[in-house]
Amino acid sequence: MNNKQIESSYKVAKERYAALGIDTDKAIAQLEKTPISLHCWQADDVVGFERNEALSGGIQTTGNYPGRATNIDQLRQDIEEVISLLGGTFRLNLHETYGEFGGKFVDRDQVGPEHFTGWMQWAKDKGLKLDFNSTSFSHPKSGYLTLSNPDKEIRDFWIEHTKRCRHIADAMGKAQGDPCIMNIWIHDGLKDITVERYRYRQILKESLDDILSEKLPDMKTCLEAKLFGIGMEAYTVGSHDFYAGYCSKNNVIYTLDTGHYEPTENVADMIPSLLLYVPELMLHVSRPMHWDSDHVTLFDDKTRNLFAELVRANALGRAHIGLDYFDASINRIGAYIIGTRAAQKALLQALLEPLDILRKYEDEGQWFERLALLEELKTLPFGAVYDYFNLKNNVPVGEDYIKDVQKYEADVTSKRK
Ligand code: RNT
Ligand code: ZN
Repeated sequence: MNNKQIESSYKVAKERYAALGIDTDKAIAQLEKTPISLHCWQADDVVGFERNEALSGGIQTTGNYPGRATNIDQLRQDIEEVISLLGGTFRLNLHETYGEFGGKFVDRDQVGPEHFTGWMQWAKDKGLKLDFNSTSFSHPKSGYLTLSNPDKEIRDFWIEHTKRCRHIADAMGKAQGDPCIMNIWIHDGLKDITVERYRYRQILKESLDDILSEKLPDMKTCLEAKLFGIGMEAYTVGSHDFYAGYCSKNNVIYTLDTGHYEPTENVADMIPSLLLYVPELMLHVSRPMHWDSDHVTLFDDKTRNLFAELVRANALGRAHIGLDYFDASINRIGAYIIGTRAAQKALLQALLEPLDILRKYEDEGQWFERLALLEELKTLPFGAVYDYFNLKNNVPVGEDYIKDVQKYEADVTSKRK
């Protein structure tokens, strides 16, 4: 497609949506300014730069596609490439294990903002903002239980780690003049039946109370719930009920990862419930297949419904959108583009919903009409609007990015050892 065709298709689409009272230019402007936090860990299969070891903690990457980033320069180069192929506003979501440790071993209870000044400088140069995550997995002290461990020594190690991470996030927030969103996901759980379900949760609650008691102005903490991890199928300390209760009671941001619930559960429907009780949400948009498999996010019904509920709840200002998947079996740069564009499409389609008409139908009991319009919306010329968004932002339109990803692979990632 040439630019003229993209523009004329957009003109037709714009009129079609205008007939329903929707301003496509406005939707595009909203999409452009809504930040998406890119997870650094798709670039290197969640390995990080601390000890270069395989993952633990109930999460897994599968596949051995060549070219993963193995050092900070490569990771930054990859993220820069990814962003160059995407329109819109981005943040970068780092884990503690991606610090700049200068060839030294820095244990998790020793880490500080000084290990992230390079990232802060780089982010500033690139016009990016940073988000952050403490890291409980892939460490000799990870075991089954970290912040919920009855062993005080181990528990204190992880409490110290998490407190330090909040200080790092605060330093990032200060440097970027915008709060850094720090996620706490701990893998704590057990392989088999336990009689201490209450006890570990009580300990986790106390650890979190301690960690969160320190007020830090330039960061926000969020807590990520989960159903189960691989090898920890019987029990998860930080379950949905645990964190829904904790976040509601303590006014803390809840992290909703779309892979962390029963496969038949309507995850999108959690948004309008949680938002009545928690201040904000952090989203980890993922794609579970049978389990929390972290497949590349797609523009599928689940993702579409998720963003539809955000927009219907008028909650874009209360949601932090992040991605969380890791596929080591395909080109990793391509995986970023597919997943990020899928999230953008879902957001854009949600922004193009004629809510005034739908709400009027609903209020007046016109349920056939509501269903008919919802069905028709699916095949409106939405793709023409998304194409135009990309054209307007000077990034590849449609499938054109495939060749850019191939070129980067030929020039860069395929040459990595
Ligand atoms: C794991 C959680 C968590 C991790 C990242 C690496 O199930 O989803 O968010 O994926 O922190
Ligand atoms: Zn997650």
